[in-house]
Formats: sequence, C-alpha cells, structure tokens
Amino acid sequence: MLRYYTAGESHGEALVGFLSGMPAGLMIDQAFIDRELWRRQQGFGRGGRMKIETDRAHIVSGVRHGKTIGSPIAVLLENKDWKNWQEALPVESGDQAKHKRVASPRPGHADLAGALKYNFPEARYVLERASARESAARVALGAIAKLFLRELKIEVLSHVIAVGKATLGGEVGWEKLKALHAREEVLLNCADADAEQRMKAEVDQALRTGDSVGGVFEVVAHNVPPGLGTYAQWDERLDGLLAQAVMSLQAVKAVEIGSGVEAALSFGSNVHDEIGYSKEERPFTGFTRASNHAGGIEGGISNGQDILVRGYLKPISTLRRPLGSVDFATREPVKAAYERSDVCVVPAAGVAAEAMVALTLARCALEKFGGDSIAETCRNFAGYKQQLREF
Ligand code: EPS
Repeated sequence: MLRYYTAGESHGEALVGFLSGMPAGLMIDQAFIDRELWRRQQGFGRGGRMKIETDRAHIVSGVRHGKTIGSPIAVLLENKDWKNWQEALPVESGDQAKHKRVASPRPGHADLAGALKYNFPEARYVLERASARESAARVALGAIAKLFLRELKIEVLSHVIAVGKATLGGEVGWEKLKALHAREEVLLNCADADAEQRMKAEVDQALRTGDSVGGVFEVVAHNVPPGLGTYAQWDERLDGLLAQAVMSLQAVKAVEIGSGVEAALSFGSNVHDEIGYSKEERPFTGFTRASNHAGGIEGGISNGQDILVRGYLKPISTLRRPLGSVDFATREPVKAAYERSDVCVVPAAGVAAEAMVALTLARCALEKFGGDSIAETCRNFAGYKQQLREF
C-alpha cells in the first residue's frame, strides 16, 4: 500500500516527507520535483517568507542511480528561515527569554483550539505545525506520485477558478491547462487573462486594506482509466478518498467533485452525463459522455472521464488589520497576533491539492494493478486496458 507522512515545523530546521510502497524502477526526475516545489511558491499575494525560501527536494533514501529501489523514500526540504529561528525554537531547552510567543490567537487559525488541546500557554508550537508550509513536503511526495502516474499516462494539473468575488466562467480544456502549467510566470494561475486581472484586483484590494482573500481551485486528473476506487466499501470510494485528501490541506473548507454543488440545486435531467458509444479508437473504451458533471466519478469509481476536484479556500486567517481576540496571559481583549503573512494562496493551494490528488490516484492505481516494480505494474495495467478494449 502507498503510505505517506510528513514531519517538520514552519520555522524548524527542515520539512521531511516519507513515501513508502512505491514500486522499484521508477525514474526520478529531480528537476521535475523542484519545479513542482517552485510552482507551489508562486502566485500574486504570497508574503515575505517566499523571498527567503527556495524549496528544493533533497532525497535521502529509497532512490539509487536515479531510480526508486522499492524501499521507503525520505525527502528533506531545508527551511532557510531556520537560521533566524534557531534561538527562538531550539530543539534543546535553550534560553526561554528568546522564545517568540504568539500572545493572542488568530480567529480562523489553529491557534486557540491547538493551545487548548496540547495544553500550551500560547500558540507558537501550534502554528509551527499547523502552518501551510507543511504542504511543501506533500508537494515533493506528490511529485513522485505524478512521476509514477506518468508511467500510466495519467496527468494531474490545477487552475484557479475564483479569487474572492472574481470568477472564471466556462470550461477550460486540457490543452489550455497544459499551456497554463508551462508558464514561467504565475500570476493567479487562471487560464483566462481577463478573469485573472479581475482576480488580481481582488488581491490588490485585500493588500490595500490589510485583509486577506480566499477562492476556489480546480484539480483535473486526465487520462484516468475507469475502475479506480470502488463502491464495495465506504472507505474505498474514490470520491471519499479525494475529498479527505484535499480537505486536509490548510485553509480548505469545502471540496466539490465535478459540479456537485450546482447539481444539488438542479433537476436530474440537467445533471447526469448521457451515455453514447463511438466506434472510433478511444483511450480506454468506446463509451462516450455528452458532459462531465459527475467529475469523472460515479459510484465511487473513476468512469474514464477527467476527474475534477474543486477546493474552496477560506481567506488566510492572519490579517495585517487583525480581528478581535484575547490575550492568552491576561484574558483581556486585544487584537490577534500579526507577524507577516500571505494575502492570497489559492494558486499555491491548487498545486498542493494536485499533489494530494496524485498521491490518492497513485495509491488506488497500485491497489488495482499492484506490482513491486514499474515493469510489473505497467504489464498489469496493459492487461487491464486490453480487458477494457475487449469489453
Ligand atoms: C503561514 C505563515 C507564513 C506563510 C506560510 C504559512 O509563514 P511565515 O510566518 O514564516 O511568514 O508564508 O507558508 C509558507 C511558509 C509556505 O511555504 O507556504 C501559516 O501560518 O500558515
């Protein structure tokens, strides 16, 4: 089974990611992993921290001579900011006077709930781990999952469909998404230039007013074969697995598969994707669909259409113009703590969600096709594709 964990604090020495269960013989493209990390650091509305960090994946185990060897993979991402925090957050007992307290919890952040849960007098240790910096480790592991999926010709990308009130109308085709992904400059990772400018104006307003702004990203998984996930048991349903994976990202407050929200407000005849058949050569079968409202999943199983997963992001909870809070020590009303922060992270969250979707699909693909080496997985996959062609 493909399993993964992360460790690391936002201002600690490093982030660490573990990935176990990856078959042997997968070529590891270091430049690809680092580009994924770079993509997560982009976007208009990122804060000062991104000027400090240049994330690079340092692989310490599980890869030799450029290929996976079937043993657990550990990836290390250095925090450049650590040098500024060594005295404030030492591993050893250190000097208490140099500790940087977070004196008042931020509404919307884990600060208060975390301090209550772990019995901390203030929120420093809470935000260190709750911080979205952790998602960099997931992106490194997700990049390896993407390399695995590439062997099966499955690709995963994302784009931004809303920032604040600015939304993108209409569908974005796969080729357009690929072109967006190839850009060397990322503004808001929106495929439509006009909508992107409107999104930028929303971020500008938040910047001007000391506020923050959320939005919606969409992850698209392309060329996924029918048959990943199953209705047979509740915790094996692909939509449920994807929902948890994406919901687990910092600041995501809702997840939608296909046009799930709109579907709930519509009649069935407007929602379900009518089935046809074409004798032309198709990637997996001759069955066709007139639309993809289901987002590529029916009955908890991939149906061969693109998988569409949307994540709804709340605005960042650290505000330059802070909301009301209470001092941890005195219990007097004060403004919530502010150090520095991002104003908008929707494009970055989309990249992190790609990683989560890729890891989920890789796990489901390995459950279905198995294999201790890539050659074995690909052979099993080819046999399944043959079965689909002969259906
Ligand atoms: C974050 C606060 C900010 C963000 C951080 C997430 O960090 P800092 O307090 O160091 O400025 O920049 O995100 C990242 C560092 C990152 O790599 O995404 C938070 O509290 O969640």
